[in-house]
Amino acid sequence: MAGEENPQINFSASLTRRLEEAAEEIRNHSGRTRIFSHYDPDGITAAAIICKVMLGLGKPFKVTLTKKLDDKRVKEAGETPNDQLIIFADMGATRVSQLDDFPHKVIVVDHHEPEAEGENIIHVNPHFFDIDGAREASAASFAFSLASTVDERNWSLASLAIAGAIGDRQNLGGFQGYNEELVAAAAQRELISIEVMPDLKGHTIFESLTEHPEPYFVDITGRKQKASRFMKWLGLDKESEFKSLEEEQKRFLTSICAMRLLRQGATPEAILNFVTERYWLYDWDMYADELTSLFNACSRQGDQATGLAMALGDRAAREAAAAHRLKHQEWIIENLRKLEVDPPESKRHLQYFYAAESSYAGVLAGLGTLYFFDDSKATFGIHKNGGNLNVSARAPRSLVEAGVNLGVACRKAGEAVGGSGGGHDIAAGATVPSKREKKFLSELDKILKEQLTSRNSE
Ligand SMILES: [Mn+2]
Repeated sequence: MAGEENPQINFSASLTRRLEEAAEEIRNHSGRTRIFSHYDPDGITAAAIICKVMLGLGKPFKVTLTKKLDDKRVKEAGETPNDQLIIFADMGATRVSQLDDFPHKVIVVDHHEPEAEGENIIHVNPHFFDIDGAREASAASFAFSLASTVDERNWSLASLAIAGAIGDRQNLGGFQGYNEELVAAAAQRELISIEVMPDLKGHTIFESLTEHPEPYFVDITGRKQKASRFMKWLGLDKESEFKSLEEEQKRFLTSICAMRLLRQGATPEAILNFVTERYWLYDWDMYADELTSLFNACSRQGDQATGLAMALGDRAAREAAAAHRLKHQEWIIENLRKLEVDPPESKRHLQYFYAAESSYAGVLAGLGTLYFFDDSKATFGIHKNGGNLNVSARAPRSLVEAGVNLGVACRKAGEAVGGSGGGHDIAAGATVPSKREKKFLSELDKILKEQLTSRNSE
């Protein structure tokens, strides 16, 4: 009964055909393969999965990890010798008309909303198979299905697929649909184990309190003395691991931590997500979210090559990634601690703070919003970049439910001062001239007020 020993993900007939078509193309291709993928955790793991397929087949390839597939990149890709196969992962769906004109054989493995299916390319995208690409499948999880279609033995790559999907936050509130089937099958194959537990990262509980910014405990996170006092009070020591606690200790620790989050003003979503489904990866000897955080730190430090090398099994790269993560997380914790002492400036419907680095403004605004900022106001992280301000906006879910739409607010307020902005209701951004900062903030405050009152008067 091979079926029972080797559980599979259930595909529709049309998806099976598409995956077979792509797999055939890869198997039959005799020259070099050129791979382009996104530089974030989902893109890195998708690229690694495709590289592993090529390694398994003994075929030569070259990979480029890039921030986006803009006209310049499309042109560069087009200059690949015509006899090479080109594979785009985690990108390409919005460039189908251009890729369709390539003389090359082209495979696109993407989960973003596609502009078209294409006629000459093989486009593997959940969108065409009744699967939600935002929630149910990522580039890594779809690349994984292509890999296991090429060769059943590539099921060993399931860990990378899961880490990739977590990178795109598709696990929030629990995996769904296609991803859910993937983790269930991987668990049945004993590649991973699914555990419901607190989201405490790191080998020991002490490590999770001192080195990891999420979940963020006010007055404990990043403070070694306070963390060890807290551990002592709990009847635990520095070496204690969650895994090896007695059931009763586990329950006690979990409820104390949840109460602390509640008391410090964490949002309901942060408290709900504190106890979560986690995926232990036997081959990596860590939880999938920890693997994701290693890839994330590599791309945040601009060193996605190390992320890729680690995904392909390089031990030295794994250590380098751990060093990146430590540095990355220390920086975040240091800045959140500053915001504890020196909270964001407040206006009527918003609060704002200044971030020294642009790429961190959003991270700090997001974590602050979830864990300890005033949750009656939207938060704006501002980074001064020459004559411009790069602004990242975040709101707690309760405000979005009350009518706030940050994407709209950022666009309107941005345009009102000669800049631009946009994004989602819960997370958005804007770029505006520095000189107009005051006007931009008061414009935002006015728009947020309107959003809140128009909903209330409905
Ligand atoms: Mn992605």
